[in-house]
Amino acid sequence: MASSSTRRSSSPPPECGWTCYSPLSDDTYLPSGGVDAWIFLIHLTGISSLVGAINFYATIANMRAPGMGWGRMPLFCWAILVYAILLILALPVIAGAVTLLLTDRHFGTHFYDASQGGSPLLWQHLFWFFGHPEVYIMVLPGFGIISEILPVFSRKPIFGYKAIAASTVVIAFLGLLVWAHHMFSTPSPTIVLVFFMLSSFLIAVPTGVKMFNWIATLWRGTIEFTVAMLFAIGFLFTFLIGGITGIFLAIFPVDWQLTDTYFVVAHLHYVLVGGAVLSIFAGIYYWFPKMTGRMLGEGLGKLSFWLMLIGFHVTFLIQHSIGLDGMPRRVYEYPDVGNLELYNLISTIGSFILALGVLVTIINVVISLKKGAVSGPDPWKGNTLEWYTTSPPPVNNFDSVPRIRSVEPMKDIRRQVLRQQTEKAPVVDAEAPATA
Ligand SMILES: [Cu+2]
Repeated sequence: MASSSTRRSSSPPPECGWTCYSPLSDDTYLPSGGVDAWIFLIHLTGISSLVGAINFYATIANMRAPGMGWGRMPLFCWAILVYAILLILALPVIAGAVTLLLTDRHFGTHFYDASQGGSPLLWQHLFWFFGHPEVYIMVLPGFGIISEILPVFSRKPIFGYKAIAASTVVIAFLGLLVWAHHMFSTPSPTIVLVFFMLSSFLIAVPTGVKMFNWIATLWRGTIEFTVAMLFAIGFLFTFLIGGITGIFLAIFPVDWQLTDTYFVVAHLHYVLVGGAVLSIFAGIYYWFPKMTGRMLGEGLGKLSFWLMLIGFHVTFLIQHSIGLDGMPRRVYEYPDVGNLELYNLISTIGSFILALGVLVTIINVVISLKKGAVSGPDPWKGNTLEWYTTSPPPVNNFDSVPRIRSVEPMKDIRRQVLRQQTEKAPVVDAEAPATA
């Protein structure tokens, strides 16, 4: 066993994939310190996320502006609130799971060791009880960003505020009940498979509620195609495809066929790039002026958006076909059968276009930080309170916090300013009748 002794001496990385399934992660297969370092890092990043989540939760629960009841909170804050609760519920489970792994590896326990009465499936259950909510932990903040951007650049109030806020909560709740759809190929009783198939289907309902409300927000709006809005619309389109392939994969006999193929890789990227990455880029273009006081160039931004959108779809759409042709995931070598080589070539070309698109935004940020147009406090005529303060905001955010009377406080403030101006107007007219 030359290879295992090399492993022992050179302390290689944790070669058990990102899921570290047992028995791949046990101390006889991987005795090196790599897995232990991985366990330590899971704890470290877990504590960091947990502390951050508690902070978000406490801030939202205790420090809202005067008059901002739950029903007047920005949808982005709703998303962050639910994201924080999900983290608080899911992180302790993965922390416990890796702690059991640590005691298995070093203190003689056998939680995951089948030969000693343990269960490798226990690891998978604990891992995915965290792992599936983690998808929503990544995507929900993106949903929140989109819910802020769409109404501003449609010049319409958000359609179905309550439905969008409620569906965020429902997605989180259902998201805690579907973890074993990642385990359809394990020897589980059929009734368990059916439960997790149906619960996974159910998530399509609140997600569909969101989709329809977002589209209804756009409907007959005065749409402004700013870069933030382009990324938001790109999100709607891309995430929709990811959601639909998710329904395919939730059907367990279909999953038996597709699991561990590139179809899953394609689905994951449509959900996470469509859901998280595109919405983060929308958020960067939307809030860059607020963060820096300068506009992020719209010209380069549009170039970046189109390169990213086209690059993304060229890379990942074809991966559905790669998967349907049977290519397994997690391999970089594959037999030259069928169209696999052509498909992989197309995918590789797409990835370079996608990377170029990201690079254009990085260059855009560097240029705009120095030379971008000065934005002023409210360049977009935003709806939410951050646009009330200067860009960038002072350390204390607000010298005086205005009282909140609706979901769109900035509209109220603008209306109030307009009313004050028109009330003054007759006085001005009376003083200068000749100019009238
Ligand atoms: Cu899942």
